[in-house]
Amino acid sequence: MPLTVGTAGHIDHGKTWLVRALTGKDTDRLPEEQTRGISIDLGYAPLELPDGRRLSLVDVPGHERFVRNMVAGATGIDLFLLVIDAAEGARPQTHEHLAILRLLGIDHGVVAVTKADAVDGETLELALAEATELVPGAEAIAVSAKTGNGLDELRAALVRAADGVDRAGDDGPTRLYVDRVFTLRGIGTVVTGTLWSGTIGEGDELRVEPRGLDVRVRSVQVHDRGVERAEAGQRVAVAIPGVERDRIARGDALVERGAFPVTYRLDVTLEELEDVPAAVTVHLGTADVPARVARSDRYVQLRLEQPVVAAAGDRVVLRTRSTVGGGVVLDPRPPRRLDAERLGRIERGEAGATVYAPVRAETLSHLGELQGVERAGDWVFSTAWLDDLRERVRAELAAADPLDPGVDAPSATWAAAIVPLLGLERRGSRLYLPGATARIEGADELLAELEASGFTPLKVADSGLARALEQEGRLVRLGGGEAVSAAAYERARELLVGECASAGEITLARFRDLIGTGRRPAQLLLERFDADGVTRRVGDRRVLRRATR
Ligand SMILES: Nc1nc2c(ncn2[C@@H]2O[C@H](COP(=O)(O)OP(=O)(O)OP(=O)(O)O)[C@@H](O)[C@H]2O)c(=O)[nH]1
Ligand SMILES: [Mg+2]
Repeated sequence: MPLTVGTAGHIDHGKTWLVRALTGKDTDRLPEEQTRGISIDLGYAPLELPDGRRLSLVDVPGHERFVRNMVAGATGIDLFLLVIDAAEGARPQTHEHLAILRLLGIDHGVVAVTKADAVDGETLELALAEATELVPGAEAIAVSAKTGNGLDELRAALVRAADGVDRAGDDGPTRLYVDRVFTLRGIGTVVTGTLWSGTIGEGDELRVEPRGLDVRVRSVQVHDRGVERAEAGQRVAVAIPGVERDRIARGDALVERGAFPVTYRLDVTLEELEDVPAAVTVHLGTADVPARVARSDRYVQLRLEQPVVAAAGDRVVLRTRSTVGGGVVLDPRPPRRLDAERLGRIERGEAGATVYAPVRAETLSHLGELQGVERAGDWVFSTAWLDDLRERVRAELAAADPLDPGVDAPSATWAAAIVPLLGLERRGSRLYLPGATARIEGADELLAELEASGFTPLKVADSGLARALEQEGRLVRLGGGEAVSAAAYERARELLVGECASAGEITLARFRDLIGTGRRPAQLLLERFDADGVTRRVGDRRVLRRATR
């Protein structure tokens, strides 16, 4: 199982040096990072562990002004590597980063008490004891990035921590929150991120949300190596040519089309660290969006200024100038009014009662077995919704054009699974009552007249009527707005084919004699046979086309 480790810790405590000591890669690549000697944005490096496992390491900045980037880096990681300077001990961002990790549900990891070379033995012991007290569930290891002391112990502790990670929900639809976008010459736009669920491979048709951009994957890399298909949990670079780089940014998500809500509202359970004010920044995935907070009991509704891609069970972090709280998304597509009672039911696993319109079953799968819902294919929805849909379609059918008494079939992503439940007949892209035909005023009279008139065509004044009856196979239109009954056309065709079979050809005069009409009716019928591919003109005679013989 591919795992991602993220650093955490106060500014200057030695995260980037430790990453370099572990991986050989300097992740402070921006010129400003080099000159100021601090990390600003996220850095990435592959990390080989002694058991042969290959992890991805995300290095985050410690500066309080860049906590926003830290959250974007920490989202989607499986393990933390909390770094504490042995001389300084825990400082403000040590605590804030720890709180963010807890809010994101990342509880496996290791604490590295670093710069061990710079302190005496007693100070080091004290620092280790403090670290253990601060993060009781994690091993604390003394290391020095300068001398390399303790790095092997740290790697071994990371292996043990990785063994404890059990990541669920990987097999859902594809979702990757973009953390970087760049252009490569000859390749075009590339986005990177941690694949939260699903897989990504060449040729996949995905969508960048909330932008609504359809993209086609040209190639996929994991740590600079091309792969056929990247799996959930891996850090992935995805080439999506044909999309301008500036149309995508950190915070966007690359997803299976239609699989996730794109939403302006999130109903979440609240975990409060400080008083949560009415205006916060919501961090979800790599996105951060200003929002208003409506509150009821232990629940809040976050009303976002811009939409985000979300699913039930996602974690959010709420910040102002500091981290004030977080929560778990209970409903990513809630009604406008915050309803604590309804959210209580979702939390108690009675989520079925909250489903109305179709949602993909897997987006609710963490809520356990859903009771009292209808299912079709991957979709769950309520009986009430299906009844409403049925009623709506029946009403539309009742009001449909009598010349074509159908309605367009729904084109939503659920349509293929759910339309068959409506008990209607599908003809192309339209739906009809089973066996429905055009109920047309004047049809019966017209057909009776045509029947009586035999091979002699009649002029039909209502061309819409003629077209509708022809679609149903009840008459055949000829030139000049005239028509014959389908039966007469068929009999005439048999006579023609019979004559051609014995004589090899037919003239207009001979055909006229065969059907016993005047010259013009015979002419109109023959032209229609030509058009239908029955006959072919050769001078003033006709022969059968090969297919008819
Ligand atoms: N003596 C000693 N100094 C170290 C060690 N690791 C880091 N340092 C010093 O600490 C400074 C900061 O280290 P970084 O790794 O850049 O710190 P950081 O945690 O990445 O800082 P930000 O990313 O800005 O939060 C370095 O420039 C070194 O001078 C170590 O193991 N021993
Ligand atoms: Mg750094």
